[in-house]
Amino acid sequence: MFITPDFRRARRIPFNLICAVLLCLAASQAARADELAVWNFNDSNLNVDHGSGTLTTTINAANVSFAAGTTNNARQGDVAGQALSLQGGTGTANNGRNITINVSTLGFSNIVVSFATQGTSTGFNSNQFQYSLDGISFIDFGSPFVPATAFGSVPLVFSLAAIVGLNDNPNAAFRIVFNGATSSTGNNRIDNIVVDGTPIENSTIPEPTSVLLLLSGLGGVYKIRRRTKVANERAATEGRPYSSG
Ligand SMILES: [Ca+2]
Ligand SMILES: [Ca+2]
Repeated sequence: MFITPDFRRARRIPFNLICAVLLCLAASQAARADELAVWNFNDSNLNVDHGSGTLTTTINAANVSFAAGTTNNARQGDVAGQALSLQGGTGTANNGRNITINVSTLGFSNIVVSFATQGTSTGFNSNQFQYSLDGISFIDFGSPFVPATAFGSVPLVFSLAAIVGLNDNPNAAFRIVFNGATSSTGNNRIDNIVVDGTPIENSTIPEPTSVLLLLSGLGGVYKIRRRTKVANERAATEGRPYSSG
């Protein structure tokens, strides 16, 4: 009788357990799929807090700090914690400067960028949201926005579904250009920056249908192994050799 060691080990793993693990894996991936990148600033730095991406700023470092945040637009149970705080700077030198986030949208479409923001009366009161298809050239999206004086409970949402060039794009980038500050200490806070996307069909992220196909394939393998086991037992009973081939 010819049975490889790997085959014996495989037979000891209950089929139901394999199915359960695969379903849990698929469910967790589906839950993660929509948020490509989240910055909650609760650790008082510019590093991404969930997902993948980078955030950089041309604001003078002395005018970049962190102050009390909000749960407005918070994800995954994030607490309010800290928020990014940007000041006008000496001579309001930071007017015209920006924060830029680079997030690969490979495998995703219907890109949406959202965040909570507030500003003081002498802070940046004319801010332009932009997007980029190559990470180099940026294009205005919508009109300049004026931050409210408090975070409130409703985030600013920029739905970029119509910008098809942002879909499935490893060089996708987004920018907020700040203007209108009238004092050095006037400031804006930003919290819970989120880049969302919808998984593209046939992308590398498993879809429920592909998981079902995988499970049905495994079911076939299981049936073959069951038949082999029965044939082996019968062959042993009858005292003749049997190959699983
Ligand atoms: Ca926060
Ligand atoms: Ca961080």
